[in-house]
Amino acid sequence: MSTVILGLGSNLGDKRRNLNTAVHAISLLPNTQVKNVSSIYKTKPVGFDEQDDFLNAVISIETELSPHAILGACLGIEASMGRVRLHKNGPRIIDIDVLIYESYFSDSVELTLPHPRIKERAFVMVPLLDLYPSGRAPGLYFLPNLREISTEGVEKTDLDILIP
Ligand code: PH2
Ligand code: MG
Ligand code: MG
Repeated sequence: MSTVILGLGSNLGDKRRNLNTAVHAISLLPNTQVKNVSSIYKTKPVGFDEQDDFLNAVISIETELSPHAILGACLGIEASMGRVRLHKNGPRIIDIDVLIYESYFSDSVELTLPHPRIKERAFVMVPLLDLYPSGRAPGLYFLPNLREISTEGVEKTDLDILIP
């Protein structure tokens, strides 16, 4: 079993429901259990401003699936939920990113692990801190980076993801 951290984001439709649908679908993957979920955060869009605010969260899972199998499964869930990719960083029903796969490091074109932009994205690091209050995730010490960047535009909500 490996511990894997996934980042979730939605800024189209019923965003909270989309996050919950995705987590439920992840829990149904073979040999996979959802272990922990962050709070849900309302976040200002990064990269492309002309779009609605996001809801973001991160979750940890335990899985027997390989890094590439998990990536494929996440893309499959995105597609099954109706995600259409119009342009980079544009609005989406659901985005599921593989952030960390235990102590696995890779910099292939299809899959870079840990995810190369974790340390510049408050909408990832703030929820990650819910799961790892020390700022130390498996294979990634992100506390110093969190101190360096602005967390403005990342607001905790009182919405929850239900652990399936
Ligand atoms: N995802 C992006 C680009 N910008 N901004 C916010 N607030 N939340 C996201 O999940 C997000 C983003 C690319 O995946
Ligand atoms: Mg993303
Ligand atoms: Mg993605």
